Amino acid sequence: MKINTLKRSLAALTACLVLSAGTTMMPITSTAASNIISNSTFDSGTTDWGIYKESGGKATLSTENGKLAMTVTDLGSLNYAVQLFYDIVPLYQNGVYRLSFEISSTVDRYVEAMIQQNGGTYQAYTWMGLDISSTPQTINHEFTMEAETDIMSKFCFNCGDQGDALGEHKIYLDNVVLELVDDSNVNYSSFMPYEPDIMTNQVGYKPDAKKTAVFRNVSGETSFSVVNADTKAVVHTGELYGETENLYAEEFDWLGDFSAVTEPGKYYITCGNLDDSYEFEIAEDVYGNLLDDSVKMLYLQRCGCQVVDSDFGHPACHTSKATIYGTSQTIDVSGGWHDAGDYGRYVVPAAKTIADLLYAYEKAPDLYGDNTGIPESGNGTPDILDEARYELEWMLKMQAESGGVYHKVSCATFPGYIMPQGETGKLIVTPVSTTATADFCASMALAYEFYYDIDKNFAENCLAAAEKAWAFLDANPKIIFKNPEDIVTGSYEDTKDVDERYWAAAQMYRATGSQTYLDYLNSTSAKTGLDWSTVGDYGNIALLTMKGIDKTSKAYTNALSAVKQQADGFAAVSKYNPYGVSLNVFNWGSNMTVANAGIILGLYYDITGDETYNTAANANLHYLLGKNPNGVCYMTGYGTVSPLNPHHRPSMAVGKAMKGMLVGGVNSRLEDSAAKAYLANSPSAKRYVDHSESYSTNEITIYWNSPLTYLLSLTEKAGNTSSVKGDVNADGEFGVADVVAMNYYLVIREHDLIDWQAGDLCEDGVIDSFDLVAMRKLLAENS
Ligand code: 9MR
Ligand code: ZN
Repeated sequence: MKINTLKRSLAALTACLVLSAGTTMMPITSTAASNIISNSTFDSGTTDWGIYKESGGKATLSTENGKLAMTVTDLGSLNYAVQLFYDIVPLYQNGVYRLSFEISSTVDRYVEAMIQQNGGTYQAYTWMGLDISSTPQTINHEFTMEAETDIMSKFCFNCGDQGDALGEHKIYLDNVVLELVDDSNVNYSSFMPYEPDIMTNQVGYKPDAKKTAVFRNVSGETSFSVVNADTKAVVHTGELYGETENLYAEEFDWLGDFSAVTEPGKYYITCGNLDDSYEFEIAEDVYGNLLDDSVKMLYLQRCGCQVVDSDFGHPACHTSKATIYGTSQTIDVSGGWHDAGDYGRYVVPAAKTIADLLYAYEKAPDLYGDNTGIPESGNGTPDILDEARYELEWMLKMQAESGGVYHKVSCATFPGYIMPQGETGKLIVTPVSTTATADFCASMALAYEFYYDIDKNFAENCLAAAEKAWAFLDANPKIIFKNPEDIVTGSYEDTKDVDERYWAAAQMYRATGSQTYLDYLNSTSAKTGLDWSTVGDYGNIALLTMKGIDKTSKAYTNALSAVKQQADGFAAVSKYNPYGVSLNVFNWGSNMTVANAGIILGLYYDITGDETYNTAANANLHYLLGKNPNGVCYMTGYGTVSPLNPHHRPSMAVGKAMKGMLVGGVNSRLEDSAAKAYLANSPSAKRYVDHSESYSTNEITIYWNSPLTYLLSLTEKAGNTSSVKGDVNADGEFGVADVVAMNYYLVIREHDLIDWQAGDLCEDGVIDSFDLVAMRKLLAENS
């Protein structure tokens, strides 16, 4: 049988139905009489079939004589304690289906066959009770899908406990056919997400920002208009330009520049027969609330304390002592933030989050108020620092006596879709890793600097903990964490710790100025990465932003060239991508990678003052907030179309998306059932689905929010501004050293001005010889 052809055409149809622009309907008859089940005759093994086991159920799967054969050795204590399943069958509401299969068993027994919701309430869409025996019988069953369309329902057989004790036996299955025989009453448009024709940042733009929209499905249109949403007046018209075949999104894109529109207000864009864009705003403070919410989300992720919120408030959760894996020893590790859509707490991603928050604050302290509505609001410390401290206090509890740091704390498995206080299973602290220890060391050294003026005691505790961690690292070679077999929660497994050690050394050097760390840095190459698994760029940031660092040191120059190389790469990709995003490859958490690219670009703009990098940093921000092939603003609660069904347990339990969370975004690898069901035929740059089961595209995490916070700090306060005119080396005063630096910059064209804006004495946005002349004059006047 041409199984693969059938599968492909069905998948293609499904993908088109779900994802194509809402203009063309698929010919509905084309689904009829195609077998939805791919491996239906078991000529090629058990592919696509599996067994779910729980409550004591035991079984194995194989094939025998071209049939699927399940050997049941223990029925368990529930009817679904042994469940044979085929994941992902699309059922469309009002579709009429025919199901048939041949089934037998080596013992007489009862089984249930059904197609059900894969998650949620597990409601059965169709159900049959069957008495089976060693004589194969063919079951024919027709049904209408009454429930709402479910693209990823699950076909399964409950083969667990059914009242009688049965010895070991086998169940055979063959010739499984599921066909949509009548779709005349299916309203396909009801579940097709709309794809806009014109994409902009849906939140909006600052008045002086570069603003471009992407246009697709263009057929003959050559110009566009920007319309004031309130007055309906056309405020700007422009020409489409830059037609590009976008291979990653499988579309042709045009651009339209409307940077000329600077008047604050609400606007949308029209273009011939294309659908109007969504509305967006132009305002100086257009990202203010979003920035606050990006941090406020962390409060709502707090663990171990009561959280007050009208929707997501909950009593203290996960307060019991945790058992150290493999021992009977228990310790208190309460506190911190739930990592993501699950309730695990993991040191490695926590460290990334801390770094983003503290550097975000360092870059733009005036953006962060003391009134965002957290319990510490009004205490005189900016809320972002209070929030970060909540996590730091927890991290301190994760340090073992040895100085090493436990990798994580969680239950053994992920809980159901419940609020956090509902997860009451045993908490397990897993062993120390050097990745967690080095990340911890870096975070604590960083914290020391930020809390010194706020709470000296706390700051000194942080530094002492960092030093203890460093001593552990010094004494121990790499210790890599891997989930033990009985723990399935996030592993954050990383086989290399050199970048973590590099970051720790850089941060220790920045905090203490001690030669030991500089020697370490000078004796190694710069590392890169702002991910949970590669963190070298945090080391680079530490060095490049360190006051008074010797800029001729190998540590500094290595860090600078590592950042330059990445920034150049990101700027180039951004320039040639119609959406302006710096990625061509989209993996799990790609929105973090986009934000991270923006951070490197923003940082390098601060160092060089070269507008190219600032433009590219902003372009990545615009991508995240709506100017992307899916036309989705990936921050919940913002823009016109944002995720409504994030994979986030509190949101799923409450039935409403928590506001202010950045979802993972496009992941071309189809790493969950929903992604497989919805996206198999989508182009790589569009593989995102707003489905709560799509944890590989639509989950949220603390460390996907935090780089957005940092990126916003960088783009809001782009450029390194010193109040001292001419102070290009940003040492707080203007003098000969600044003139030398300026000379060096202009002659050798090396980007070496820390504060380029201070050097723009002619105030024309560029640094050139006129500024140097003005600087010399200023120096003469001063002396
Ligand atoms: O963000 C992580 C991603 O890079 C990995 O590919 C993925 C699979 O290992 O795990 C992601 O992290 C998840 C973590 O393991 C558990 N909490 C939710 C995280 C986000 O999906
Ligand atoms: Zn908790």
